[in-house]
Amino acid sequence: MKKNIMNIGRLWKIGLCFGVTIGLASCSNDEAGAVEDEVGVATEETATFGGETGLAEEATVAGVEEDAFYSDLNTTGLYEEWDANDDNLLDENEYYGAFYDTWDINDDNQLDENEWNTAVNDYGFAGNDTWVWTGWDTNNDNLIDENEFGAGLGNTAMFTDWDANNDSVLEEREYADGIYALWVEGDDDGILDEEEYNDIYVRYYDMDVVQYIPERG
Ligand SMILES: [Ca+2]
Ligand SMILES: [Ca+2]
Ligand SMILES: [Ca+2]
Ligand SMILES: [Ca+2]
Repeated sequence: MKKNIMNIGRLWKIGLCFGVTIGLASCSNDEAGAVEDEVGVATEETATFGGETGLAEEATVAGVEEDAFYSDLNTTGLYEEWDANDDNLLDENEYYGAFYDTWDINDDNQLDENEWNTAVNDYGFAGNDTWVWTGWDTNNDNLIDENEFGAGLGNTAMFTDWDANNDSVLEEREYADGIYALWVEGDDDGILDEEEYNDIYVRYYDMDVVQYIPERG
């Protein structure tokens, strides 16, 4: 009689152990010959619940990303225009021309001080000692022509910095990523939201819209 009760007790316990969780230390310890079987078996180890550890809370900031800019720039066809020798790459001179063309917002082939100040600010060079108007306008005619611009840009390390794969030319993606990084640099909080992006994009790349009003005195 006693034996029967014991057996039932053991079965009962083993069943419970399997039912709760396999691998709990308390189950495997007292296997054989334990007399007092039903010591609180039913209540132990129920609270451990290895459920999901919360949700990933990401503060998603709405910023326009570099892929979008690359794609937008691509649709303008400007890169092909800048690529004077049609090898689908920008060498260093083509790069200077591209930059100059972009900053010459009113498209008169001259860079005046207003265009310069606007761009220096937009592209994150404000307060940078390398980007000083008088240092670039070397003949002091109060304009920066393309040669002066190329010379000035050549004194920076930008071309080599942008040339991510070090082949001494810029493919469109390298060029786009370089520009995008500067815009982010020039932005107040480093995130180009839709409005900021549109504003700067239209200023430099949308040729159908006359954005710039020269304020020559
Ligand atoms: Ca080229
Ligand atoms: Ca101009
Ligand atoms: Ca000049
Ligand atoms: Ca390259």
